[in-house]
Amino acid sequence: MMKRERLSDQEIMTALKDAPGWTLHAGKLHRELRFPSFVEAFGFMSSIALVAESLNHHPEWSNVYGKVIIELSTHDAGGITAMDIEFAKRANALLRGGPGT
Ligand code: H2B
Repeated sequence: MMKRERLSDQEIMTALKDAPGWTLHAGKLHRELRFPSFVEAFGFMSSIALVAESLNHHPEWSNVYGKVIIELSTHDAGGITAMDIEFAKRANALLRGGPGT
């Protein structure tokens, strides 16, 4: 099981170099995505939902038509942990070559 210990801001900034598109915003990892349609946005969310279940790590997110906003933190730890970094990288892997930007 991956560690759920809080990372320092410095550790987070270093880790985010391997997770392009994600920023540190108000104590959470943040990314906004645009898809050409609601169906494509929701398809991405469905794929990510399976990742969330397999990691037992769940995003805070919202969706309006083709826009998806994702915020990541580890509630049990009260901050950002390696689980959030892993989640961000998995989301990026799913987006690679797909319709979302
Ligand atoms: N997701 C997130 N983002 N943070 C958590 O601390 C967390 C979670 N904890 N998913 C898990 C579920 C925990 O509540 C259960 C009991 O394993």
